[in-house]
Amino acid sequence: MSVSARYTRYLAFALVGLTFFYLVSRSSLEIPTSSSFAPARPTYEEVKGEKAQSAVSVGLDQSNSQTQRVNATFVTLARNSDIWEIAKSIRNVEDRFNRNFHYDWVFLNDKDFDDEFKKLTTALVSGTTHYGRIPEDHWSYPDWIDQDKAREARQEMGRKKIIYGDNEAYRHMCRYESGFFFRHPLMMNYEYYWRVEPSIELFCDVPGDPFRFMKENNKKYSFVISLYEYYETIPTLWDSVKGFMKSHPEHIADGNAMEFISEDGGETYNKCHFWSNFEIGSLEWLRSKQYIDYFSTLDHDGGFFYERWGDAPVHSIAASLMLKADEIHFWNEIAYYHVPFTHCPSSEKTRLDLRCHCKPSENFDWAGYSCTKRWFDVNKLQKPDGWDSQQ
Ligand SMILES: Nc1nc2c(ncn2[C@@H]2O[C@H](COP(=O)(O)OP(=O)(O)OP(=O)(O)O)[C@@H](O)[C@H]2O)c(=O)[nH]1
Ligand SMILES: *[C@@H]1O[C@H](CO)[C@@H](O)[C@H](O)[C@H]1NC(C)=O
Ligand SMILES: [Mg+2]
Repeated sequence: MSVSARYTRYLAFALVGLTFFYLVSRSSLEIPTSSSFAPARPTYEEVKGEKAQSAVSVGLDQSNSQTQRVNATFVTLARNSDIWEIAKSIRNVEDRFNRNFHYDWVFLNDKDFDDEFKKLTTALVSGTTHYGRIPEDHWSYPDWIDQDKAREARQEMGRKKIIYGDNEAYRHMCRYESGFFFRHPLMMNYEYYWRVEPSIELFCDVPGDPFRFMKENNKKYSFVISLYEYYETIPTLWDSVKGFMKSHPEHIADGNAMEFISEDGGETYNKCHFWSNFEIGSLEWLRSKQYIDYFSTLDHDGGFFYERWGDAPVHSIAASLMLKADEIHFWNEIAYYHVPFTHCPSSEKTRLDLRCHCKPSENFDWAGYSCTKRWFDVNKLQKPDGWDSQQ
């Protein structure tokens, strides 16, 4: 057979084949499409119903009344120079949650925000943005503080290479987050807050509305990561707390979570704290007389300046003493990173249901330096599936 004859024959076969394929595909044969192999991405309506149910089993309740927003806002304390780091955080929060809800976002700063910062963050946030300047007297030395003593303390902690030990602004920041952000005029418009810091990541879809969960389940404070504090930053914090407990026994809650933070009935602090760079909490609680009395006791004792008390142990001790243990919530399904720790849900089912992209081997929950196992144990909570293989 000549070469050209062979080609003619191939051509004829091909034509017959194509015609056959065309006829069959027009009639009954189902051509598999990609949707046969991979489930189609559910619509938001479906997520509300069906994903919601798996969410219930991991803790986050889904009511079907999601069209109704809770009286809540995101809040970020930042400098103008934090612009690119906060842009990344906002993008994460929007993609994984807020694009479906459009909650407001309040930005606070000890200086004025510049136009570049405002323009970009307003473009990224799907809700309404508000920009507030911190009043001078919330970001300066109270008159009872001896500023020479404070300076010497900073120099000494700097020499000892304690993290942020010599940093003055960091101290104002920790004091502000401990005692003031929730009473900024812009924050007075809300009942709940979700704190977001620069350069964080969210790794899973948030299955529902955490604000609504807080409200419907009477939660006042919540966390994703907990760990032990550096002792050198808080040597006399517990003395101050004991002074408060003595002068205000009426503020200590029945059924509190004291056992989480003390292993000897309140004699000493075990340094466990919720990591406050992530928080979803009740502003009403922080504005309560209990919390304000607590903060002023600590503030008058001077450790924000003479030591380097962080807002994380300050909030955590308050929550553990003045709330009922079940008013504090651990979010297994909010997967989170702030340098250097990750919370990634232990259970593979949760990770797949919520389209997580975190590495389970990086989950910090059950590591030695974490307090989360203690949180589960003292509250007799059931640990999530898969936790034991991550230890
Ligand atoms: N406006 C303002 N915001 C600040 C200042 N210092 C820190 N912040 C903000 O306060 C929050 C905590 O500060 P970070 O520097 O993240 O402190 P950190 O999380 O303890 O430590 P790293 O993130 O590890 O550096 C962040 O939202 C910062 O943007 C400041 O001097 N002025
Ligand atoms: C939201 O909460 C604040 C603080 O409690 C309150 O003043 C305000 O009226 C509330 N707004 C709405 C719409 O309920
Ligand atoms: Mg930070």
